[in-house]
Amino acid sequence: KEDEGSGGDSGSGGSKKITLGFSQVGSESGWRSANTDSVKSAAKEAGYNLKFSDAQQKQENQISAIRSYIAQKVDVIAFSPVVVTGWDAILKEAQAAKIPVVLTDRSVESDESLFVTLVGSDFTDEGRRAAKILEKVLEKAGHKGKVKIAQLEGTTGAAPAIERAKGFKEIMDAEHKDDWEIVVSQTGDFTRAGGKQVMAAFLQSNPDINVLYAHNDDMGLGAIQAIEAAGKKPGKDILIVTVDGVKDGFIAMSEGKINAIVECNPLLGPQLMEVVQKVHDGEKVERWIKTEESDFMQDQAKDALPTRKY
Ligand code: GZL
Repeated sequence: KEDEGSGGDSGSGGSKKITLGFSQVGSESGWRSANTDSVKSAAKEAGYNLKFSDAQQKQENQISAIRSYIAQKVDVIAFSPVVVTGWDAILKEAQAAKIPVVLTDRSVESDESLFVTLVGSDFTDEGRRAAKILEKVLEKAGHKGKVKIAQLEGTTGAAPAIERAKGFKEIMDAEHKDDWEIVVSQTGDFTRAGGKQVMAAFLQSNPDINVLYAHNDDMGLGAIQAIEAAGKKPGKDILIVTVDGVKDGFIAMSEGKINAIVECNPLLGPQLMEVVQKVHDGEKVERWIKTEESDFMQDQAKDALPTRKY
């Protein structure tokens, strides 16, 4: 019999262990792996009973995982929604079952009453930061003439893809109307394979590309393989700005192949577990718990590498 924490012998360890149901997007990138590790280790540290599922980037798998958590009557449900739409029905089922839902990493376009909070980054700001650091990269490279940008977008319909494109374009429209142009833009689905394949096509159709803005390091790393295969120098012939800051991204930057990285912190586990406890205890939490993150130019890569935590 599970101790229902109904105030039995208080010496017997008090309340019931919290059970958290977590639906993860998949394992598409280094960022995602670091995020998964952070969630699992923080749940262990907190002494929670974690039920974890990997949706292989398919929304239907996330929906069925959440439905199974409802059936198992978990205490709290958390998930990183692969795309922003299509969640209202399942979130209403969780609400009907009186199970609170916490979003991690990515948000949804749903009725805000259907989830308690979002623990994650401001992707629109990451897009603005990418444009601002590209200005520094261009200056440092002594770039002259038109800036012809290829954009490798994240998963179509995902919050980071939508918002990183939006933030970047905001700065472009405000400050670089006449000298920057996004000449080609397509999703690489946040994967290395996707980045390599799409960049190879970009180089065929737009050989005059001189900047790559990739919505994550993994697509940037794939693109580097395509750029080298085309006989061009990544970080020189094509200046590269990416988002995330995973170890392989920093290594490429230290090798001069990526010019700047906008950090997106995947280590959300501890913040998530704190929120789960508060939600479980019926305490109020902020609607958006943002993560700390910074930006790195190429000349900072070597010094930063030993201290990188993911
Ligand atoms: C961002 C996260 C994105 C990463 C990618 O918070 O959702 O998904 O930038 C990952 O690397 O695939």
